[in-house]
This record gives sequence, structure tokens and C-alpha cells, in this order.
Amino acid sequence: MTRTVEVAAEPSPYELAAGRTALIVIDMQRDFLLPGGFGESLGNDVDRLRVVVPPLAALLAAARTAGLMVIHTREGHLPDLSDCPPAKLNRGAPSKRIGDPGRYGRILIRGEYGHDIIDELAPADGEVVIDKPGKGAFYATALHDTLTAAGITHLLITGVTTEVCVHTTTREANDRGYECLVVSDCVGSYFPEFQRVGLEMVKAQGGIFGWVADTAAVIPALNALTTTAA
Ligand code: C5J
Repeated sequence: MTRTVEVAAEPSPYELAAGRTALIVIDMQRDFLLPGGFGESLGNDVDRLRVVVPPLAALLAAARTAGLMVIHTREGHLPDLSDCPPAKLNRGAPSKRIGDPGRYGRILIRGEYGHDIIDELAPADGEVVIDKPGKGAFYATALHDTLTAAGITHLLITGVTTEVCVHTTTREANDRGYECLVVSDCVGSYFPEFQRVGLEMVKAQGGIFGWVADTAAVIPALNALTTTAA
């Protein structure tokens, strides 16, 4: 029988299932988070994303100790941009487009320094890294097959940005039958109102996309999973 631990979540308690839960860390990339990077060059305040790093590092450590599968994602494109639709390429500030030179290499291009994950949250050996061309982590990737093969049914969703890649991935996961909990202090937006409303939308209408809880609720539950496994 699968061991479960209850997380005090909204809109109702969430059953954290041992062996069936994965932690998804979305797009904690230098291009989005580093001062002087792509995100900041668009006029955004990267500190709004950087507040996520300490709680997410603590959650990652607890998830690793509890033996959860950990999946990291990176948004980005091939150097020849053949996987980037014109509709995506041509939007945004004309001087700062995907593939243009940026402070940390070509913007959102695989293999560039800025495309990779920040040092504080670097993937550990054996953790899966999904390179995704879209906002959603399921689109044009092996994520669903990877999770299915591992018997994963529950997702703890974290990363940036709340209303873009976190929301798109959460919605895609719902349509594929996953039970999603968005960890509120481990997701970030450049826009405070989008952060607030983005989280409201997940848990509205009885949890239309899933559950919301913070690390103060999730980490003790992970620790309890670790303890009961011993
Ligand atoms: C954006 C993302 N905001 N990871 N990407 O373009 O949310």
C-alpha cells in the first residue's frame, strides 16, 4: 500500500503519496533570474523571482532526502532556432529576441550560460532535465512518458514564472490526470498581481487546477514521509 502524508493545503488537504510524487522545478534559469540577464533587460525586477531561491533550495533538499523524483526544466531553443515558431520569435522587444546576444550568451539558446539553471539549484546526478521549447513542460518533450514510466501520479510544482510556465505546465498536467500541488513560496512572478491571482486561480472552484500550500506545510510532510520510511 502507498504511504501517504497529508499536507495542509488549500482548498483542501493534499495527500502526498510516497513513490508516486515528483518535484518539478520549472525554468530556474540564469536568463530569467540573474541581474543583468534577459529578464532584467526587459525591464523586470529579478528580485521578485530571486525570493523563491531559498525556500526552493530547502524544498529541493527535503525532496531529495525523502527520495522523490526530481525533474528540472529549461525553456530554450536549438541554436538554429528551428524549434522556435515565428509567433514566439517575433514577439517581445525588437532588440531582445530569442537568439539575440545577451549578457550571458545568446538569449534562451540551449548550451549558452544563461540558458542553464542557477548554481544554487543545480540538478544533482541522476535528476532529469527536460529541455522544452514551449511554456508548458509537456509540449514537445518526453515529460509525460518519463513520469508514467516512473509511476508518478502527483506533482509538486515550483519555479518561474507563476502565470506563464508554471501555470501552463500545471494546466497541461491536469489534462493528463496528475494531482498537482503548487508550492506558493517556490513560484515567482515579475508581477505581484499575477503572482496573487495565479495562485488563486489554481485553487479556485474547489481546486480547479489543484492545490496550493507553502513550504511551511510541504517540508514537514516530506520530512514525515522520510521518517515513516525509516
Ligand atoms: C517566460 C517562463 N516567462 N519560464 N517563461 O517567458 O515562465
